[in-house]
Amino acid sequence: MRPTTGTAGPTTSGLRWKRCPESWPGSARHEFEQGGRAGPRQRQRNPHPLEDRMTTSLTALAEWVDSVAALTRPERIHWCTGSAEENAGMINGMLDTGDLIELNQATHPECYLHRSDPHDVARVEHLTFVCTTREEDAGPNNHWMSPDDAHRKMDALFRGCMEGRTLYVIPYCMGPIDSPFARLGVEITDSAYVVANMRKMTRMGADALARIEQEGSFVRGLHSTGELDPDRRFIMHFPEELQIQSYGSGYGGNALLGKKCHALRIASHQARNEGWLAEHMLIVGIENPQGETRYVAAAFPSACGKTNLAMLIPPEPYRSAGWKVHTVGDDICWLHPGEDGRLYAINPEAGYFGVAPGTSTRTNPNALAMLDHDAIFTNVAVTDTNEPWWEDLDDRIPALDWKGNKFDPTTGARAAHPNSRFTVSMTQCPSYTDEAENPKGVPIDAIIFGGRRATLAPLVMEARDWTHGTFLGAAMASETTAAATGKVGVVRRDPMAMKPFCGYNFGDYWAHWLNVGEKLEHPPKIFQVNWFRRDQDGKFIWPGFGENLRVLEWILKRCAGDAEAVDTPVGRLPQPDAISTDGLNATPDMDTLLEVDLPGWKHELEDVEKHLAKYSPRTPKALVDELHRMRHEIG
Ligand code: SAT
Ligand code: MN
Repeated sequence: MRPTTGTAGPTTSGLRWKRCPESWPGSARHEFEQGGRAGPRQRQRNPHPLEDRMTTSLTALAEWVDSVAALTRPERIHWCTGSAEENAGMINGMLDTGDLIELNQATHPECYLHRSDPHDVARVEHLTFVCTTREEDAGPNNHWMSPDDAHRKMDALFRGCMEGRTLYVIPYCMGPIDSPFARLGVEITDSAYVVANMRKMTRMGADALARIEQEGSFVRGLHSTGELDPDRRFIMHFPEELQIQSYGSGYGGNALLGKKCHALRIASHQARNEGWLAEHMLIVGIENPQGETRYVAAAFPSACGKTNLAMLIPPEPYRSAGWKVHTVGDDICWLHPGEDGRLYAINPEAGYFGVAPGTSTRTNPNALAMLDHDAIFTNVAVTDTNEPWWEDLDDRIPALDWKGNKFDPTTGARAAHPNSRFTVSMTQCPSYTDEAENPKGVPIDAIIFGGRRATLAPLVMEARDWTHGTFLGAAMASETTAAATGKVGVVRRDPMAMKPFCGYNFGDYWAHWLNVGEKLEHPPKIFQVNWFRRDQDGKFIWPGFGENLRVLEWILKRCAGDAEAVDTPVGRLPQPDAISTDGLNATPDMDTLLEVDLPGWKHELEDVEKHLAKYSPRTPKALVDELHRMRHEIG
């Protein structure tokens, strides 16, 4: 069953028009793109008197689209409205080209599979640049190129790259459409897959365009899949120009420019100038049996369980006691100081681009429940009944691997790519709360930093104050995952889980964190957690997933002033029996999970000192003082 376009013939409802400049060299011509699929069900040429209707009243936007079209020379231009009809047409078009493959429509209505180029399966940090006028403003945490050099390089790549292709203009809004904290962007892309994903991941189309026209300013993102040649692939950010340019990749964070490129790298730069924070954090509300909901924001590196934590289902006995979870966001969080001295969070995204492998009824039943309709899957395997499949989903043996080859279980190879993904609208999640549309955001009681550490980092500890919390965030370390190309399992410093995403010098970023904290009369408490501690046999000690609510309970009790903590030189820890283990099949080794290995920390602080020194002279003195204090207390 293919999606229906709603109307058989041409329609002007909800469609926008674009006049292609006469001066374009080559093949450009005036065209009306209805988004209908090619082939017998026709594509509408543009014979229409509305040809000269303006696509946008905003001259700056019209001129930018014209200049991009003059450079890239597309055959057609299509302004995305975000309508269901347009989406159906795009999906049909991709089914024709093979960009999408229909999954079993009986079990998974409106679900499609995209197989990316096998060399284009993750973010490419080594090809991602921040192009500020001064290199030190990008900082040692970023790859840097001068804006002039970067523009020269990108212009050469983009020249003529859309010949014979459609240029899509995607106006989008990051954040609730009526929120003063939302920010606007326009992505130009030649990828229909990007359009379909942006429609789920952002508020995209006519409403966003109306707000852009009203405000007059927007982030400009230009993307082309190019030839998918890893040697001709760059993701460039120009924070001073509010511009992004991405060439040569069609994958997630490299191509859906609203996500990491805009909502983190560019937004972090804007946030610094405007006095707020753009963070790599989930946002979740936890409702206790008394009916009080408190919101937490938590930063973990990519593929460390943010999505699972954001939608966790309370385990027994919590569920029957009346605990509930309300999901606001799973990846990105914009934090604004409110007039009442608290910190308020919005989720700038409208959907989830989650890691598929490992998602199961045990680890994340809410995610599974939202994935059986209206979802796009990228690089997963399929079963013989043409249903999506990935490792740990269940014990069926898939028929085809992520590349579309017959799957042979005897080789030991994985069937789904370890970074295979699902894209789905956030409203499909059973724990979705319409607080995600609250223009003011939700008040945050606790900020949590978490890494993937086999040793040292305890299950949970609390920072003594905002400065110490900023230190813990700045010192965060985690084992690398498949979300980025490169070696997996190597411990690296990943401050605030922002290593790949902070659009400016980490030294300035930490100073900005300290400034924001100073302005807050009622700052959230800051915590550090580690679900990934292993025993001598390499097994995880803590059961994780839904059981993490047990740790959140202690965190929330601390916020409410209802729990004790033990002060140590590195942070405040729960008393040994403060974290409930009632109802767990086996009692985990809480002593190890909550141990403070002082010699180990001494060693850790030596490494943190070197790490902070890398950002000198911009490292805030308060963080170095914090390190000295901890070292002194360890003795
Ligand atoms: O590739 S994305 O940046 O979109 C996802 C991730 O790595 O967190
Ligand atoms: Mn992420």
